[in-house]
Amino acid sequence: MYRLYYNPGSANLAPHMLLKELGVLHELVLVDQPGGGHLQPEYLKLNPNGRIPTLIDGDLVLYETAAICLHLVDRHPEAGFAPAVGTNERAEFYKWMFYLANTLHAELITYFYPHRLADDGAATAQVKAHAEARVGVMLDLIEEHLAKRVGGYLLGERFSAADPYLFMLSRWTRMMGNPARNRAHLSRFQQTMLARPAVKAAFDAEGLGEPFV
Ligand SMILES: N[C@@H](CCC(=O)N[C@@H](CS)C(=O)NCC(=O)O)C(=O)O
Repeated sequence: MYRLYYNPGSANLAPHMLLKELGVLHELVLVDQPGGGHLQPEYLKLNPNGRIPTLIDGDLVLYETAAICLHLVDRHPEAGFAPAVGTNERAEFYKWMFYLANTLHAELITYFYPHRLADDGAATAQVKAHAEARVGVMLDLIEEHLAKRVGGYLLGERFSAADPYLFMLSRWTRMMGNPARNRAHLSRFQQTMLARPAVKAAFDAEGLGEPFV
C-alpha cells in the first residue's frame, strides 16, 4: 500500500491522479502546509526539503513529483503509462516529464513564492509578473504542440504519466491574467482530463471544488 503526503491541490495532485488511474491501494496523509506542517521535524525526516509531496512505498521514501510519477510508471508497467524503453516515443515522454518538472513547474514555484527571490514589495511584484509572463510563453509552446498532435494528450492519442503532471500545472494558472484555459487546445486537454473518473476521484479525495481549471 502506498502512502502519499499531500496538501489539497499541491504538487501531490499529479502522483495522486496517477495512483487513482492505476487503481492501486493508497492512503493519503494530510500535511498542513498553510500551518507549516511541511516544516515540522517529523515531515522533514521524510523530505528534508520541506516540500510536498512525498511517497512511501514500503521501505522507499521518495520525494520530487516527477520522480514519484516515474516510479509509479515503472512499478506498474502493465498500465502502459509510458511508451516502451528505448523508443522515440519514450524519449518524447522523458522530454515532457523533464520540461514540466524543471521548466514549467520551476517557473510556477517562482510565481507562487516570489518573495524568496526579492527583498521588497516592488521587487517581489516584479519577480511575480516576470514569472507569470514566462509561464505564458511556456503555455503557448505547449498549446502549439497540442495543436499539431491528433488525440489531445501530450503524446497524442496515448495517455501517459506526463498528462496528469501537465494538468496539475495548468490548473495552477487559473488565477493568472491569461490562464491555460484561454488556449483552445489546452482547454480541451483540461476538459478531457476532468472527464477521466480517476481525476474526479482524486479531486474528490483532496476536497477540490470549482473552479477546477
Ligand atoms: N521540486 C518539488 C517541488 C514541490 C513543491 O514545491 N511543492 C510545494 C507545494 S505545491 C511546497 O511544498 N511548498 C512549500 C514550500 O516551498 O515551503 C517537487 O517536484 O516535488
